[in-house]
Amino acid sequence: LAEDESVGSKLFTALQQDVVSELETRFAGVPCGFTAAPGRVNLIGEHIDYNDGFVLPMAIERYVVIAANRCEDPTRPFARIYSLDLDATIEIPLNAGPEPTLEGWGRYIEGVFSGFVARGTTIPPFDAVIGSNVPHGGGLSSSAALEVATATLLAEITGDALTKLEKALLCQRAEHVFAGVPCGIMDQYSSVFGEANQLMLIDCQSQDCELVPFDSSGVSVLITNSNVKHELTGGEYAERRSQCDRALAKIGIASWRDVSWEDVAAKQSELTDEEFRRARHVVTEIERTIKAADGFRNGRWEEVGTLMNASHDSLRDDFEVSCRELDVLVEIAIELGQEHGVIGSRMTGGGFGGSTVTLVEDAKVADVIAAIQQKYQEVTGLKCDCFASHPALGAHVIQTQP
Ligand code: GAF
Repeated sequence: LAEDESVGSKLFTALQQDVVSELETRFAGVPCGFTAAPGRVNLIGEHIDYNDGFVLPMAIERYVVIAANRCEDPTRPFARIYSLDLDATIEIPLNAGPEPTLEGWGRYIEGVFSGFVARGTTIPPFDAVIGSNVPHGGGLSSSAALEVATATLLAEITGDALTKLEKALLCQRAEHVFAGVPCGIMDQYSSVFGEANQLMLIDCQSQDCELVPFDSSGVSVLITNSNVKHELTGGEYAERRSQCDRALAKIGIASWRDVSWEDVAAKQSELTDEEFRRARHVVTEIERTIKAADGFRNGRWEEVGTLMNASHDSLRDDFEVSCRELDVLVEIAIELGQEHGVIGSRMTGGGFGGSTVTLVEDAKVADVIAAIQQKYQEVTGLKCDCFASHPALGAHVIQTQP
């Protein structure tokens, strides 16, 4: 794990250098604003952030970085932003309105601009370069990281002192309105509030967060990107949300937080089979997450592993957001088992592709990675990417040398 820590920080340093040197050559400037925001991995508590539940994510050592300099012409009505990864430039109107006018990745940025405009903040013209090492489409919140890095930059160059929670909510709104994904708060919240060596137990009802220390425990968080992204994601996500809403309305209780398993069972005959299984996932996942947070706090690894495995089963069978490749990855990890240092494994994030998260004893990480990669390729014909990450620092301004 110590080795991987240096991998994460070396990658971060290299990314910062690439972005700053591109800013110098492309826009002839030294940064007047320089910010970073991380992706996230969720340990447990899936698809319950929009159901008033608890989630247990951590920010990861993979970041979106933006460096900006002010443009010479103060009357220019747009910001010009170059993406290192895509080798493409976009122009974002400084007075971005409530509806998207751009396509693709520009929408996330335009959505954040629009949020600042709605707060009455004046955005000055600037040029910027963006780089990222959050795997795109890996279910590790690369879009939330882009939104939060942009919001952190705008706060820095405009002096808008919005709170961390306001920033997370502004970015969530950008995702809803500009990207068309009715997401919960987990991804943007994790990217804003992440702390080194801490998991975040987020209460998505009160939007408070309790930090759960996760450091020097002898256990590593291994992230495995299946490298598949099934196209269904957008529509299926919204459909799960409305199925949960319909089930809750039939159960007749205002919030999922107050729904017990008995309440669900009592209404089973009024729920469709799908609604019943979605409800069972929500109620049992909230309970698993609370128990798992306590297990992490107290190093009860066997219990944490059992809860993670059960979470995956529930997401696969009751919530139906897994896919064959994710199931294969989880089965390989669970089959390796305790003998090979695997504590537990599950899909993470929205699903239908993306990544799994596996807890592994530190000393066994390299062997587990080798075994997973080999077996995954044998079974699916695909390559997966694995890396371990410590819980990382959330969005921040990067200090440049004077
Ligand atoms: C996606 C969403 F953006 C999150 O809000 C969350 O619902 C997650 O899927 C599933 O837990 O990442």
